[in-house]
Amino acid sequence: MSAYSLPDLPYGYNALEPYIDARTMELHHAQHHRRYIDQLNTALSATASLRSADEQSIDDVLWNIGKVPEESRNAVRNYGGGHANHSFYWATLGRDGGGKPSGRLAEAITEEFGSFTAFRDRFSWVATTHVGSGWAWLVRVRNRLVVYSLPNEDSPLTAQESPVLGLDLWEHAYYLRYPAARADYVEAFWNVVNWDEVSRRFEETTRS
Ligand code: MN3
Repeated sequence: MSAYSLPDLPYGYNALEPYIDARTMELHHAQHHRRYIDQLNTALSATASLRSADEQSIDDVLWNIGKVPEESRNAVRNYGGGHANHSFYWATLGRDGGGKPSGRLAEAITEEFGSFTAFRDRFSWVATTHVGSGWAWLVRVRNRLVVYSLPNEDSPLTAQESPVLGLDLWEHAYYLRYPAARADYVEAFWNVVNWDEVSRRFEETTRS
């Protein structure tokens, strides 16, 4: 049977320098993300009724988490969430990132938060003040944009909310370059956001 596998990064490990360093990217992708996938595959292979799940995208599995047998639901929530969240994160970062969104996403952000700067301050505040491991998210919920954080590897998808932008707040995402200084990492993050890809994902949620 097939299983989930580690997606290649769409850029080199050093592409986000100096904001996110190459060593952090390599450990984060090749070790942390890979471990989530290994644990997810182990959980799936141990559950006979989940064997067909490996033919679904992990996003679809999380969206329908209620259909996952109860004995495996926590493993799928944590490790499947880890796989989905990291896949999302890699894809929405990039070299030559930063700046601001344009088009419909820019309009929606201005409508919801008043301005891009107000949105950015809100997201940064949520990310910086989140206690412990987790993620900061911009999500689309019933035609509105909402910023919040979730603990551990919980995915907005399990609440049937569509991620538009996400930031990994686990120490492994930043401690080599920003030891115990999450606020500096959050500030640096804005220089590597790939707004074209974020906009594309926003447009996808608009259609669904
Ligand atoms: Mn991580």
